Amino acid sequence: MNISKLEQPIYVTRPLMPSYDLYTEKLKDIWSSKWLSNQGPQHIELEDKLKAYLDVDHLSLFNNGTTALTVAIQALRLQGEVITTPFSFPATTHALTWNGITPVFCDIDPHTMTIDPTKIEGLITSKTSAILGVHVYGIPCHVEEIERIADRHGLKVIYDGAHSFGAMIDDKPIGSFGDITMFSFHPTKLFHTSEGGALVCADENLKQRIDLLKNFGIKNETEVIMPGINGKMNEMSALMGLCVLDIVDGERDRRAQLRQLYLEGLANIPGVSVVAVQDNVINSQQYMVIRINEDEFGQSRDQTYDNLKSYNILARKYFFPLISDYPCYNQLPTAAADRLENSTVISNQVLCLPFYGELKDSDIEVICQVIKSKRSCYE
Ligand code: T4K
Repeated sequence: MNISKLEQPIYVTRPLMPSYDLYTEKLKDIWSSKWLSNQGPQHIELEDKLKAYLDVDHLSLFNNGTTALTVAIQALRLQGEVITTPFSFPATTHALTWNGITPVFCDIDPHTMTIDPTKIEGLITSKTSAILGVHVYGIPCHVEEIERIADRHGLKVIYDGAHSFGAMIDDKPIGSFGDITMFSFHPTKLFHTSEGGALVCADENLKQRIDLLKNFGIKNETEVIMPGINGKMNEMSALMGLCVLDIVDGERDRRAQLRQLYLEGLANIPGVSVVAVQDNVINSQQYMVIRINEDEFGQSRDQTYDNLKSYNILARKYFFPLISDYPCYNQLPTAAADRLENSTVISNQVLCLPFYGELKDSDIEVICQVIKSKRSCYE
């Protein structure tokens, strides 16, 4: 193999940037209006356009996905215990903790890597108020089974859909499942607003409560009717969102091509599998994830990660370690590794490879070659 260390790093992702000229041209409106936040015109336009794009009944913009999730939990008045997955970004569980709720970790399905519905009921107690699933990498949770369980036990359902912008299950928008779904619009996400997020729901009263909670609980100039927080998106972020929304479909198409190149480049390597969404799902194209089975491949995920890094190819181990292994959670009874067998195995196998539209076809070729070679740049 004749590849030397790359001069510039290849990151796991890069944000989709709209034309600078377009953004700055539109920025003039914000400048002259002197209206920078608090439900300004860009905010209103983006909320309307995203509601249509995501095909949902109600949508509320936020300053980031974590605040949005924290507010979703408040909005549904959850308390006690919530059953969730340890295979996610810290924000998922932290949002529960910031609401004074005890997270109850449930193992994941070994194929979809989402919360395993067959293990949820065994974790329900008189204190359980909800199920918080994560559509991890945009792979949808087992939404029907989860709905059945929630209905049987009178539980609410929240989905952390941080990775699932634009995903569909059987032609139904991903945001139409559960009581509330959260989306993240961080720069690392397919669609972004530089920082931002959203909550979507079908219940109009819930939308009103969410909007009050994200604006300090302010009803009008003289009435504050609940203990809200500041979760508002500013006008510059909303404008970024409007510009990115116009080009996001092209980015998704390019990523679909890159995925195909990865599939070809990594085909027939024993022990290396490319993670796929279910057949009835439209892929959000958020991440390009592989699993490395050390016994079959003859090399661990960590070694492969280090090899890529030696070439300046910066893959990421999303999500290792498990949230249940963090010092703030590892004392919980449900955090014990022997109760989370699939999560533990998978967290040691997954690797997110560079995946964003600007990558060249030849970049994918290099990445696949480095993986196949099982060698570092220095060998
Ligand atoms: N739930 C789930 C399941 C999530 O994955 C996340 C966030 C949340 C909830 C919370 O949503 P937010 O509150 O963030 O809206 C990144 C992101 O910061 C985080 O949003 C994301 N998940 C997580 C999976 O990835 P880091 O710490 O790995 O990011 P960082 O700074 O190492 O960035 C990764 C790479 O992206 C960089 O190496 C280069 C590139 N990058 C990053 C930024 C910020 C850029 O090119 N430009 C940029 O501006 O967490």
